[in-house]
Amino acid sequence: MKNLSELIKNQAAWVMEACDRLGKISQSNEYIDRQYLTKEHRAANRQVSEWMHTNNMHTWEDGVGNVWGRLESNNPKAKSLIMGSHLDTVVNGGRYDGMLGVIAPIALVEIVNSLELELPFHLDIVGFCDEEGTRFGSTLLGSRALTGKWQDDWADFTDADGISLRQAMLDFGLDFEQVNSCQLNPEDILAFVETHIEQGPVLENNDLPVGVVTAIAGAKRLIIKLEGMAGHAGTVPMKRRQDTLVGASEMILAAEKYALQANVLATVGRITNAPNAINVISGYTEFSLDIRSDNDHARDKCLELIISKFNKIAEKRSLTISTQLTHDAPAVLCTQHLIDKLAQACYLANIVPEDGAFELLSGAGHDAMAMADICETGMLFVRCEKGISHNPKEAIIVEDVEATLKVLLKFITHHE
Ligand code: HGY
Ligand code: MN
Ligand code: MN
Repeated sequence: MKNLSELIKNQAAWVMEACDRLGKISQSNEYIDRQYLTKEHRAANRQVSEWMHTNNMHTWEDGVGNVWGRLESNNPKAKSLIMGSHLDTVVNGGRYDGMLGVIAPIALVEIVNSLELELPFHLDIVGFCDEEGTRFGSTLLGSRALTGKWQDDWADFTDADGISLRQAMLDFGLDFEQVNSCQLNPEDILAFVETHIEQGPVLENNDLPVGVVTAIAGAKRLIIKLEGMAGHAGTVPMKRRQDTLVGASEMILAAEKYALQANVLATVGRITNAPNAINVISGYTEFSLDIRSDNDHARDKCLELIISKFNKIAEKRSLTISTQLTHDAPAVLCTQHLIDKLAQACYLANIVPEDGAFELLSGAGHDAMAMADICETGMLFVRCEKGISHNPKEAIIVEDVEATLKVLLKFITHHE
């Protein structure tokens, strides 16, 4: 048997290189940007399936654009343990958000092969095609296709160029009507386990390489559209304006105020404005609202207050307002059995003392939220520097990847 720690060291180094390699597959040559149904999406799928092939996995791309690999068990009737995360990114994102959770399990398969381990289950790895929802404003599209949760009206979601999801799928060689063919049979699944960077500072503050996720905060996303009256910046008196950009500004500050009061997280991350000219009063402004909490009730109560305040501001400024809910994912609890197994694996891998596995909440959303609809679901978090994420400064250290591989190896070899 090869020297295990050398094997793990080599594979951890490969994981870092592979994340760097994937980070170069981008729609921009200045920063990382890989969105759903683009040629970069396909290129990343091809690269990942190549890596899977070299590790004796057979691979396929499903009807929504997820890339899959399977390390077959000797028992053809075996269930699947699915590991994976997403391969799409935010604009100007980091190299590890999502990618680490696809690449690390591929490295784990190389270790399993080198050790000639026989697993009592198929080990499936999935690279989800659209977790961030960057292109169409939705989210978890890849994982929710597996759970049969796609909705017909999503076909008309459009991207910044007005291309519909339906059309973009056609251009990519997929058929919106066929998406539900990707639906998995829960009977065939043992569990889903996602490895992901923490995207927060908690592990670093506790000087720990990994931690076990207990729950994932719920999130709602909306698009708010304001219509007013474009006008001449030099002639329309201040009190006679229907200025949508000023209205949006007042609303954005109100959202922050209510979120602080309710201790939930509200973010306006994207705004478009028209005609966006220096000497023209804005006549149309559209902005996103992302609101989340580990307590769905507190989140929804706060959102109600925010929307009613928005309506009051719109009325006061004679603006018309429309709000569209584009995403609604309730908070999800990870499966206790998997929390315990992952915690035990952290101990068996000598990462923490017996009862020392660190458990934490995820403020960020993940594909695990969707998978929890159909199977037992767990998450392993990996420390990232200063908790920075959704930012090119996202960073991990190879030693933490070694720790991750040790934990995952213990998890799959001690998982009934
Ligand atoms: O928005 C999120 O929480 C995730 O990164 N998509
Ligand atoms: Mn992300
Ligand atoms: Mn992510």
